[in-house]
Amino acid sequence: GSRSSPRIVLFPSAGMGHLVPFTRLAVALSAGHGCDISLVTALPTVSSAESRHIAALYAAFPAIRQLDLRFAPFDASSEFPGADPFYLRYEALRRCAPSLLGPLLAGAGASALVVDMALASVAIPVARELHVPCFVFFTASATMLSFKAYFPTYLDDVGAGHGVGDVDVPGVYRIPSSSVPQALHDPDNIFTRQFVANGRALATADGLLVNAFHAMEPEAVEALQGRFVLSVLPPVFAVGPLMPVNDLRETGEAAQKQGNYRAWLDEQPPRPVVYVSFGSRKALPKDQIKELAAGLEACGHRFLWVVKGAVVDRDDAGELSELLGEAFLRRVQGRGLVTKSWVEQEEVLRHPAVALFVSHCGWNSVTEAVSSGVPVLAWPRFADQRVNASVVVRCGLGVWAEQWSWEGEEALVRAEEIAALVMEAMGDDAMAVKTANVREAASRAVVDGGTSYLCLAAFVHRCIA
Ligand code: BUP
Repeated sequence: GSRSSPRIVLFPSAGMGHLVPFTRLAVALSAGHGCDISLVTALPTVSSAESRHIAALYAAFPAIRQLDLRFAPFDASSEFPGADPFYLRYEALRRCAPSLLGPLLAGAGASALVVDMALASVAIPVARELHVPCFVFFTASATMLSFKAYFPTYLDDVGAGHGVGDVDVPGVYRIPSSSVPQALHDPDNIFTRQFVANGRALATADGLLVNAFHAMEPEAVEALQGRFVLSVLPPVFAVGPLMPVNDLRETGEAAQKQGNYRAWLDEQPPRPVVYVSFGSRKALPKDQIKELAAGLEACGHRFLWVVKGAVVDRDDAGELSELLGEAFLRRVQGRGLVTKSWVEQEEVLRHPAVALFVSHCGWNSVTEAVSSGVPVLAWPRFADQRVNASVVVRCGLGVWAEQWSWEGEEALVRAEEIAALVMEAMGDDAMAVKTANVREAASRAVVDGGTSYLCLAAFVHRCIA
């Protein structure tokens, strides 16, 4: 490519939570900053949502090059019995990446590589050997990035064999032990091994991109950029919230299946709907699903609820009525729409009928709530979600019932509690004003001259230089 248009290879890892921000970054760099973008896809994808999303991306943005990586996924399931299929895919990619990345980068004539955080420690040395600058795109919050960058130092300081306590991230704030991702309490867990190896590697990257913006997480962004978290960190580009790509709607059969929620939303009077989703990665336990159903029924509001019955969508064949019971579905008919199909979440959140988002606080969901100005009732379930929930509360985006259990804790959250909190949040006008302020701050960050716009431009400049 010419000196003025860098060729950037983007390499996401598995799962919609990683792919979605990567495709947003691809579009921002390609359509917004005139970069020549290639997107690596490891095939077959773990979920069918991923393959549909990628097909829609290439149909809408033919300028983005398709770099398909067909490989026989390495099977680590015997080494990590019972591990999440997405983490197993990261592991497969991590083991194959060193041999696959070299030819791929050479073939693409890449001027820079941007890899997902799950691949950092394996990709950076390969890129270095080929003299291709390597950046890590962190698809979670800046607060979580600061935690990840600092965590290996924390472990070294407390010494082996000690449990993980509160983690006081320098320049940011104390992450209580209860908010540390569950897996990190076990040093042999597949997630922990990857997390620590990748955390150590961050200092060796040429730069870090994060889907966050200064005004929402000022402590973390400043502490990362000022190298208070770790003195050896490379430049940190806070480029969020990356904007949803409107024309990535699904077509064909999938769209027809989705059609019913669109029509249903359009029929609702303005702002009375609660949108409920716990993301693409985990299903709630069956008895918790029942309590949530009863809570939504009791709260008296209209609701749109995306229910997941299995970790991977391909395995989720059961009927809604099996999960929720025919009687419930009949009672809430008209007032509540429950679906097991994929919905275009950012479109749902921008719909004028939607007034509250009961969310697991996956970071993409949080950024989408920010850009559409919908208050969040946070119910984190696992991984980085409690840290994200604390960001939601600190920045004024929403509320968090901290006592509500997360995965691994036995206590059921009862229907009455859920109903009470939903009703309170729906009537909270002060919260709605604060949420609108966060949305305003986000739009200021991403327009020409805003903090996130300037960070993305600075990143592009680095790729040219
Ligand atoms: Br489910 C669902 N429609 O029906 P998160 C999800 N999404 O558009 P997660 C839909 O998938 P990780 C649906 O808008 C977001 O962009 C949603 O990412 C979209 O959570 C993405 O919110 C989900 O980060 O991933 O799936 O738990 O654990 O990686 O954060």
